[in-house]
Amino acid sequence: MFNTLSDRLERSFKILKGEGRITEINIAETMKDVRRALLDADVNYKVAKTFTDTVKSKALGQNVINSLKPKELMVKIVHDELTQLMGGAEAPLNLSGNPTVILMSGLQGSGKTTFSGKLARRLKSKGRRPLLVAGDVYRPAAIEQLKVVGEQVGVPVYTEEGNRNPVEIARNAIAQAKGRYDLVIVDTAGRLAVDEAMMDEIEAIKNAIKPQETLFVVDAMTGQDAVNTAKAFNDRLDFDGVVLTKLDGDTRGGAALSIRSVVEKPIKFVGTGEKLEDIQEFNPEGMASRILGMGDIVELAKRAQEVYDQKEAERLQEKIRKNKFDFEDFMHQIQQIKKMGDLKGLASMIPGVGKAIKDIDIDNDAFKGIEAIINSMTPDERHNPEIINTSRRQRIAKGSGSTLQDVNRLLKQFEETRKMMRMATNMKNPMKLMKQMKGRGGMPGMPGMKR
Ligand SMILES: Nc1nc2c(ncn2[C@@H]2O[C@H](COP(=O)(O)OP(=O)(O)OP(=O)(O)O)[C@@H](O)[C@H]2O)c(=O)[nH]1
Ligand SMILES: [Mg+2]
Repeated sequence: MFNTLSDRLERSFKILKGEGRITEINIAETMKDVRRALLDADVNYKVAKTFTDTVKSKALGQNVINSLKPKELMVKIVHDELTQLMGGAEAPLNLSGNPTVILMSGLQGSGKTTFSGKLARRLKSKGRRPLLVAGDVYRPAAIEQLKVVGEQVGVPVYTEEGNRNPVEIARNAIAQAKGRYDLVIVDTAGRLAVDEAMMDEIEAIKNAIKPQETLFVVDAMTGQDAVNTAKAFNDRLDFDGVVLTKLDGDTRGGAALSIRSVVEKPIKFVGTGEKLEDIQEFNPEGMASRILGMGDIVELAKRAQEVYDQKEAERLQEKIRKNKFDFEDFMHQIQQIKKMGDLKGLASMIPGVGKAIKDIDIDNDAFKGIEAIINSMTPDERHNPEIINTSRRQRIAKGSGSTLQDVNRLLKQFEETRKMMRMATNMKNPMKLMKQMKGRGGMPGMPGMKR
């Protein structure tokens, strides 16, 4: 995400390396570079100018009172200003109303239908009962597409065969939803470009159903065009928030950085892939961190929390403590990590890692070899890795299409991991660790000694 911009900014900051303090001269030079980097990322020129002017005056202002080195100070100020530029804080959806009604708008191919599915899936997992509404009545394929999406996420789709009036359909769907569904997501038709008929239609739907949220969906790859389209839609619809899709591609960043200050509406979500789980709440601070190659720990923690299960974690800890952590658990952990999203994306959220692995191919098949080996074990072997002797190893290698070395390596790593985990767990319980080190006894009757 925004790799070129990240590199360019980093290079701009290098101007300040070795400088004792920020001066009118070195800051002017740095800002010239930053501005060019922003313009090359397709940021609106007015936005870029205001941005660098602000950063410059803040840098000169904070120079004297700050103990940071010029380069560090610059990174900090740019980080804060990028965060502000993208809206400062997260802008959550307004989920009031029963049912809550969310209306999608946007040009053809921007990702409305896909995002409708993503949002339905996301909110369903948070306990909502969504209904998807096929308001794109012009192409039979469009209704079909929404049905497929609905099926994939396990959410019903409201359609009216033969009715070509999306206003009526949306109204009927909401009436039907009352009492049965608490969230109605209305997908609509897009056009190739902004045209009056489309604007009239979406405006009519909005007026008729009075949604809690009207979202404008836009393809981030289209850069400044995205900003212009957003403006046109906002002038007519006064929408509530923006959804930036296709942020997974080699988007330069212009749309993400300019849209907020041009239309004065927050970006609420981003789409980061074609799959229905590729959705993130937009977090300005996290995005600023990522642009500056600082990772995004907040998003990483959020993802972990989504798949994290307290009970399961406790069960695992107990197993680790008793040295019973086995290949079943190991496999389960791998599945959990896979649920968090694509590996490269995850890794890039770790501070410092994004830049390091930028050109390295990490695909989600990384676990494939390991999974194959574990799948070739018998349940007994998975539970008691100790019994896996040489002939069993040979059989497993054959069964999984890997070599004996692969199997040996995995078993060795597994054993080491198990040891480390046990040490880490017992570290929290120093008494137990002592007991373990002494090999026996310890001090009976002390807390933490119970088994
Ligand atoms: N890479 C990537 N592709 C996406 C994303 N969101 C949508 N797409 C793809 O973009 C294409 C268009 O998406 P749709 O959801 O059909 O777009 P739409 O706005 O409903 O289009 P119309 O119904 O024709 O107006 C599809 O091929 C999607 O798979 C995303 O976040 N990343
Ligand atoms: Mg569509």
